[in-house]
This record gives sequence, C-alpha cells and structure tokens, in this order.
Amino acid sequence: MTDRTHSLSVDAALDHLAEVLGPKGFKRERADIAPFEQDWTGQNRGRALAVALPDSRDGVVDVVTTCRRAGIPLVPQGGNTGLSDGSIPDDSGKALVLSLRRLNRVHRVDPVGNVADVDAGVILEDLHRAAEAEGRFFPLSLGAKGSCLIGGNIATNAGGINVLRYGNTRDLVLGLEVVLPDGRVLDSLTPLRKDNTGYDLKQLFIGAEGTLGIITRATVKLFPRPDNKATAMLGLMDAAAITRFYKTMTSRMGEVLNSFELVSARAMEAAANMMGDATPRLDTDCPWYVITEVATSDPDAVLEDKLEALLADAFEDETIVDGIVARSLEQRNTIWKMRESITEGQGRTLRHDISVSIAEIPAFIARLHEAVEAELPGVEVVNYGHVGDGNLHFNVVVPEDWSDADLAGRGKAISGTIYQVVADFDGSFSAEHGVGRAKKYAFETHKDPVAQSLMRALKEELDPDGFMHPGVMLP
Ligand code: FAD
Ligand code: 2HG
Ligand code: ZN
Repeated sequence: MTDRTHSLSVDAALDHLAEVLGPKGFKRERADIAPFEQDWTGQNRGRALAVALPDSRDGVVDVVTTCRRAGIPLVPQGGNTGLSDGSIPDDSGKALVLSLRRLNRVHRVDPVGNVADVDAGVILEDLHRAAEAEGRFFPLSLGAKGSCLIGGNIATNAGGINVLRYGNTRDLVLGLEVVLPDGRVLDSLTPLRKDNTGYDLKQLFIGAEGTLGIITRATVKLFPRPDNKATAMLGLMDAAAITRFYKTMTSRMGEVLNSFELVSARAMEAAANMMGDATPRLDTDCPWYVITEVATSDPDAVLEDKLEALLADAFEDETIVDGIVARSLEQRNTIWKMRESITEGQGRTLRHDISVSIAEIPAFIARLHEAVEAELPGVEVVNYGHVGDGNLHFNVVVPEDWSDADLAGRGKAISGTIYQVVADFDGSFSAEHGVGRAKKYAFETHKDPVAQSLMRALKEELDPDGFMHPGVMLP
C-alpha cells in the first residue's frame, strides 16, 4: 500500500529491490538476515525488514532512492564490528540493512603517488595486503582488522594502534565517493594531496556513522613499509610512570614512535582468557604494562639498540621495573596478539571509550577509579587503551548477579558518573568508537549545544526525510 507521503509502497520497494539485486544481493528470509541483526558484542540485537547487498555503486543508488521513495529507514552496515550499538537496525522490523560487503574491489594501488583507490566493502586486512604487495603500508590497524570494512572504518573515523604517528582514519583519507540521501553521488574521489577549492566536504562524512550518506569508495594514503621494527612490553609500578615513560619515548624516539599502548593487570587477565599459557608475561607482576613499538623503513637504522639504551635509563631511574624486547617476529606478534585479545576476553563490560589530554592521564585514572569505587565498592575495571593518544578504554566489569534492569539503571548511573569525570577533565566521551545509540545520552548532556544544533541543521539539509540511519548519534 502506498501511504500519502510516499510515492512507493514498502512491498513494491522490496519487490523492486529483489528483482534488480538478485538473490545474492537481496535477502528477506529470517535465517539469511539474522547475522545482520546482531552486532559483534552479542549484547545488541535488532530486527530488519530485509537486507540489501548491492555489488555496485549504482546498486547502492537504487537502494537509497527506493528506500527514500517508500519511507523505509536505511541502516548502512560494514563489517558489523562497531562497538557503539550503531551498526544494526532497531527492533521495529521496519528498517532495511544496506550491507557494503559485496562492494569490495581494490581498484588501484599506486606506489608512486602512495594512494590506494578502494571500494567501501574492502576488508581492512585485505587493504593491508594489497598495499604490502606493492611495497607500501596502510597504517590503520585494529583488532577487528580481519572483519571490519574500510567504509565502516571511515564512517566511524576509527583509531587503533598507529594513531600516534599516522593520525586517525580522517587523516588517512584523500577522497570519497558518497551516495547522498537524495540519490545524488558526491564524487570527491581524488588522489590529490593539495586541493584548496572550497569546503573539504569529505570530512562531513568521515565519522558521521552513516547518518549523512553511504560511503561507496575511497582514496586513502599509503606510506613506505616500516619493516625495521623494535617492540617492547614494559612493566610499570604506578600511573605517574606512564606519562614519564611516554615523555622519554617521545623525546628520544618520537620520529619513529608508532605505538604506545597501556594494558592494566586486569586487562592482561582478560587477554589471558583468550591466550592461556601463550600470554606474554614479565618476571615481575605489575599493575601497568606498556607496549611500545618504534619502526622505520630504513633497513640500516639500529632501532633495537637505541630502544634498549633508552630502556636501560628508564630502568635505572625506576620509571620501568621490568620488560622484554621482542627478539623475533613470533615474539612481536605474541605481544600484539595479547593487546588485541583484550576486547574479546573481557566478558560483559560497560564500555567507556574516553580521552583526555595525555599529561592528565595519571590524575584521570585515579579520579575515575575513585568515582566508580564510590558507586560500586569492589568494582573491577578492564582498563587499557591507546594512551599515547590520551585514549583509555575504561570498561567496567558487569557483576555476574546483575539483571537487565540493573544494567539499565545502575549501569547507566555508573556511565553517567564516568562521563561527568571526563567532562571535568575537558575530555571526550567517545574517543574512537563513535556515538551510535550507546552514547546518545552522553552526546545530549555533554556535547556543546551549538555543535549539536549545527549538526542537526546539516542532517536536516542533507536528509530532510530523516530516513538515513535514524536514531543513531543525534538524539
Ligand atoms: P560497522 O560496525 O558495520 O558500522 C559502524 C558504523 O558505520 C555504523 O553506524 C554504520 O551504519 C556505519 N557505516 C558502516 N559502513 C558504512 C558506509 N559504507 N557508509 C556509511 N556508513 C557506514 N575501533 C577503533 O577505533 N579502534 C580500535 O582499536 C578498535 N578495535 C576494535 C577491536 C575489536 C575486536 C572490535 C570488535 C572492534 C574494534 N573497534 C575499534 C571498533 C571499530 O569502530 C570498528 O571495528 C570499525 O571501525 C567499524 O567498521 P565496520 O566495517 O565493522 O563498521
Ligand atoms: C581496542 O582498543 C578497541 O582494543 C576495543 O578499541 C576497545 O573493547 C573495547 O572497548
Ligand atoms: Zn581502541
């Protein structure tokens, strides 16, 4: 049936999409669409009307215009690994999921211009491989690299372990192709490094979490392969030592510093849940561990010796109390596997992906612990993160006896307390995972009101019908 405001009925829209996209590109059976309705955490679930999986840009245009005409809410989905409850439909059963996973061609890797031109549905790890095959490096790296898609990374402005040197995803994108809510295609798919011809419109869609349009293709920056690496895992006895050690690393090895990651003892245990005896350990049990990696494309640079000299000094002045430097590729990989296993091994937690100015990290951690302990005595926190970027993952372990009501009531109160501490430190309530549905209330409370109203105005201008991923990010 066609309603008064829409020129196409929902049934006619679905029939049309089934016909033009074919059986591989359109799913309506419950068993086929179920995997698209639950996110990676398993804690969030919705219900979809159908799932469209076009394998071309024009197919995406058709899905967008058809949904707009029929008033069907559209939920763009990449690898479905997002951690803010934004990658799945709500539970109304009215929204159509638009999966980009079949739009997955690497069009070009240019090792002279240091650019890759890729479809939005390319798996991040496949992009790594394509770049490496041409002697180049794409620096965005995160635990979900085997499943997340570059379009999803761009839509969330993902961070990861190499931000310190290469920036967030935003800094890695040169150009975008975007299907707008009205079906027009914004073609800013450029390999140019310099282009001052007006507003940098692509930035609007980076980190927009699918609320302003569908990213279908991107040109991204590549770099020389930094294959000469030195990686260390160090033990620290107090939080003040974290920033002291960071200052030493940036002062003495800043130009080649890729990563500076924090792992608390509790986070190490979360990783051990996945890795068992293979978990890398130091002789000394410490409350804090730092994983740091320096790297260069210069094969003759003696990074390991320099790092060891620096570590000897840090050991001498008691900034670090123990440590290992990876002696083989296998050891290096084991250290990183430990870091990447924390997310999966932590069980049910209340996630807080927060950031402050780096110098504030020790005081921030102390204040956060004090605040959550006051609300939930004996609370356990899986605390880790990209501390070189000022980014902590402060994940509160949900007590086993908590019901869903406890989670909604007491859990939300604890998150509210944490976000207030973040605000007191002028920090961010979402450093890298985005707002989604999970942090909408923090957005409403803590995002600058003028910024909120400008964002609403942009949304209204680009998507006046409000069918592009409604209910996400903007309250
Ligand atoms: P999805 O989860 O499918 O979608 C995420 C959002 O983007 C949704 O709002 C969706 O609607 C929108 N979207 C997706 N594709 C498009 C598109 N083509 N056009 C428009 N909108 C789109 N994040 C970090 O920043 N740093 C980390 O270190 C990190 N580590 C992680 C480790 C693990 C084990 C996991 C599971 C997740 C991790 N994440 C991390 C979360 C991170 O946001 C995602 O993994 C990734 O960036 C999302 O990509 P995706 O393809 O899975 O997108
Ligand atoms: C990471 O840094 C990810 O490992 C996931 O951003 C953080 O599990 C989390 O909350
Ligand atoms: Zn992270």
